[in-house]
Amino acid sequence: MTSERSWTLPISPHELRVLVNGYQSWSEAELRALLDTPQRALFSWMIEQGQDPVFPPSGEAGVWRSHTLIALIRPDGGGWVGCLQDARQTFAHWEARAVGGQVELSCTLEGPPAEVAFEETGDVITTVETLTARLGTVMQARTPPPLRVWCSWYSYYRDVTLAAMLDNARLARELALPFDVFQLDDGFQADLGDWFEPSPHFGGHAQDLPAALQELGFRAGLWLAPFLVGPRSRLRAQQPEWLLRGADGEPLRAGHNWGGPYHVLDTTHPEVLAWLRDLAATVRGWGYTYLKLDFLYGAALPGVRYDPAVSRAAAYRQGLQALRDGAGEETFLLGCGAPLASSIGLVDAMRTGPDVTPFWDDEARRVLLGDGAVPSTRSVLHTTLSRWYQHAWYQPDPDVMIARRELSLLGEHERGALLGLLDVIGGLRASSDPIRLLDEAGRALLRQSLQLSRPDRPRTLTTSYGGAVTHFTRGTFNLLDVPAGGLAPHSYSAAQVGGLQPLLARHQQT
Ligand code: 9PG
Repeated sequence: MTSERSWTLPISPHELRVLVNGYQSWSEAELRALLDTPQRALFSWMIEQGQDPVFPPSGEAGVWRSHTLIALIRPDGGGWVGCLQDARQTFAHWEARAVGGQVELSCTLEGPPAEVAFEETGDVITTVETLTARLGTVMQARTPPPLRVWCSWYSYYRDVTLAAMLDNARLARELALPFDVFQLDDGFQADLGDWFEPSPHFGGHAQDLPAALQELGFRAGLWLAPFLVGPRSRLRAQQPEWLLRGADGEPLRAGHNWGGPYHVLDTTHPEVLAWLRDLAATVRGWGYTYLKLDFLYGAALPGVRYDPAVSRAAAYRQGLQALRDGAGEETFLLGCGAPLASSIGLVDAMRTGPDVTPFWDDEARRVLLGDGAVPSTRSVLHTTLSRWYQHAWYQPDPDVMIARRELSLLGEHERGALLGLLDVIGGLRASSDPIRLLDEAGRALLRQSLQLSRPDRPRTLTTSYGGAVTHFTRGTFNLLDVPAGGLAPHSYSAAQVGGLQPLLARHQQT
């Protein structure tokens, strides 16, 4: 079911900037000149994994697509803001198109009819905040206090072991590092879908970890990609009828990772929902009270479903609701790789950008292959800063700080930019640094990154150093590769009386 509304804005496209929001956690959000050209990824797996295949970036100059909300900004800071007001069953696809001397704007709803707000305003920043907060209220957003999380992924990747988890947790306790949660990431399981069988290299079973972590004073966290199914998994062999299918009747390929393509569950199937409830309840029973639910976009891919009357947004939400029901109200759920607005009210926190990397940019994949959702520190800053308003939907998770100097190509300014990001976005704090690698300066920087803060607001959307929201009331980011406004490339400077102050000055002296 789709319906469309459109507007013609009598303003020259030359004067306008556009604030767009990508579909899921990893899709880019940007603040760009309307006449710029959006990136469009070259390979279909990049679009499946990083975008909505039904409504990916246009790749055309002057044609900007956005999910849930859009803002057009005049040079005076006023402009137009549109925002879906209920994303439980419906996706909203916004498109702004420069046509001659004016702008054509459309909003297409995929799913049952839902309220859409559209306003002309003298203050775009405030109107974006008001309309997105209203969406959060309608969907009964959960915003529990943010947590400080150590996560295994960004150092150990799939080679994580039970011993490495315990070693880091013990050291964190000895050094009194202020973490709330120790979270085991991808690598402990035999296969996607076979969550209860350990991988041969893990050196134990995930169910053995929570008691040891609790003894050290930490909550236990676990990563799951609950909607994914490995092509060689036991689940795939036992329940072939549970998979989402393409028009050809074959199980859909839902992306390319773990050395090949993978499949997804059809969350309109009642047996799948029961299995998801049981999965979440089982790991909760092992003692995990924090779950990172990853690759969630899979349940919302276009495909042939058991119940064809259910919209993609509603199918996704049924799957997520089953996980919430199984995990219980008290379990902290972090969404990742997830359709953003459709998750409001069911998750406690949400990854609001792609993965951080121990280097600034992956220019080859980003520019040559057109993949704006590519993991990099640059992409994380770009996207998460341009979604500053999402603290009204859940606790934002900007991903980990990288405080270590070892095994990292990030420079001092780049570490400062990550620290600045955490400060202005608020939300979760996380680290993946092997604690043994950190020297005294590294530990001091880690402690600083774990200090919780309240979300900041942009001070303008009419100026930007790098295609994203960069000017906040607490400080300014320069995401460009050249100096701008007195700021070094790839840096953040906190606003101080009488000027801007590098946030890392204290550490540079130590
Ligand atoms: C575990 C990781 C970590 C990480 C998540 C997610 O497009 N891709 O191929 C792609 C692969 C991995 C990925 C994101 C995208 O990372 O964000 O924190 O949990 O999975 O596999």
